[in-house]
Amino acid sequence: MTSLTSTPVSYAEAHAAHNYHPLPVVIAEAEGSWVTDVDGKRYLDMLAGYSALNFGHRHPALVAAATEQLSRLTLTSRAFHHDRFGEFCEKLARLTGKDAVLPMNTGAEAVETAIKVARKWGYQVKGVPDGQARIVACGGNFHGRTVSIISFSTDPDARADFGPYTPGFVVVPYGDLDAVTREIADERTVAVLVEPIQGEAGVIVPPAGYLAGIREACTRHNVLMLADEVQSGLGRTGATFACEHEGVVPDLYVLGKALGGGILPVSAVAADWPVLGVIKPGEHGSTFGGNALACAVGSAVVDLLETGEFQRRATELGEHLHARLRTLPADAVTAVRGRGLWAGVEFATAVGTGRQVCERLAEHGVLAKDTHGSTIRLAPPIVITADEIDFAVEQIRAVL
Ligand code: IF1
Repeated sequence: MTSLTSTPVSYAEAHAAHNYHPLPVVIAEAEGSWVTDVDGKRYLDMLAGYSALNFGHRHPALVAAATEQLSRLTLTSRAFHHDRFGEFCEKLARLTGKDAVLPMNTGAEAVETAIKVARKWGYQVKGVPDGQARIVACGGNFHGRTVSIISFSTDPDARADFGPYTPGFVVVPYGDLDAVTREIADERTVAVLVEPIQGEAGVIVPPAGYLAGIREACTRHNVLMLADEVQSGLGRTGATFACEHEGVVPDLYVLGKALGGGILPVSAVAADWPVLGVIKPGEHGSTFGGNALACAVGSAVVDLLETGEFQRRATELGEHLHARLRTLPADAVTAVRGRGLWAGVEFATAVGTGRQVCERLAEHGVLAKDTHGSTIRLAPPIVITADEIDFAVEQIRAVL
């Protein structure tokens, strides 16, 4: 482990806000599923940028797309067209099966875009009285860090001291179909915002039928189903979108993280024209949204997903990961949750906190991140091999 007094760390301590408490590991380079710190020590990356690195560090096809575009054009703003924009939007629309997309940069910006689109659709299409639109969110949600998004967070750390909060949101328990259906039936409700699997809450897979139940209730009550697939999407669970496992097609996909190939921030919402068409010129956007470099990388990401290779790998290697995790001592590991190459591992409190487990794992050459309390989340690059998965699980066993 890198000493905390090394320059990169001491400068960060002295000149960067303390909005994170990173493990004492200073990464200098990376490739595929492995990173190397400033002292030359290698670690297996079992976090993959919270699923922003689904294709591994510096995937050759993605680096090539970025390098080629860097030699031509990076940014024009949306004041003008550029020659990579239409191609990216057509590809992403095709991948999602939707008419159109609205490209942004971070996941939070895509979630905010979804909220604005749903509200405007509510007023202009559904006919909800102006200013009265309600959006239903779920307890345990994580959708980003903006003031409006944390206004419906149930996590005190994410929410406290950031008020006054944005109104117009109602929160119901995740997984409770009756509760969400009751709110959908309210005629002011314009949308439900839901993670098909809750990441930050600890990789919580909802009960079978939950997402399909939301879909059916939304259709019945003319309410938009907004699926936040920023973390669960783009191959992570073994399907292109996690909703697919339930045979559900939402009215709008929120995408981010891996859409940027682990190279730069790329996010978007995807929906059909009756929904996305409510946004007119000048009503929404962002300086970097849909920039040429982002579109070049995003297009290459869609190409990778179109092969189906990453979805297949996440399914097969996910089964291997979960099978290996289930061999860990039952008195130390109280629960293993997840789907595909995504697992939440809950430890007995006697073992220690998730943070302590992650500190030990780092000493054993594995990088992971705790969520709340005594749970760690495992979401390796989908390019990981079965042997590397075995190595990771054996290090967990050694730490226990
Ligand atoms: C941090 C958590 C994960 C997300 C979903 C939208 C966003 C995220 C489902 C916003 C972002 C990131 C944020 C990052 C750590 C990570 C995270 F721990 F914060 F909650 F993954 F679980 N929807 N999640 O998971 O996307 O604006 O960040 O691009 O804030 O430390 P973003």
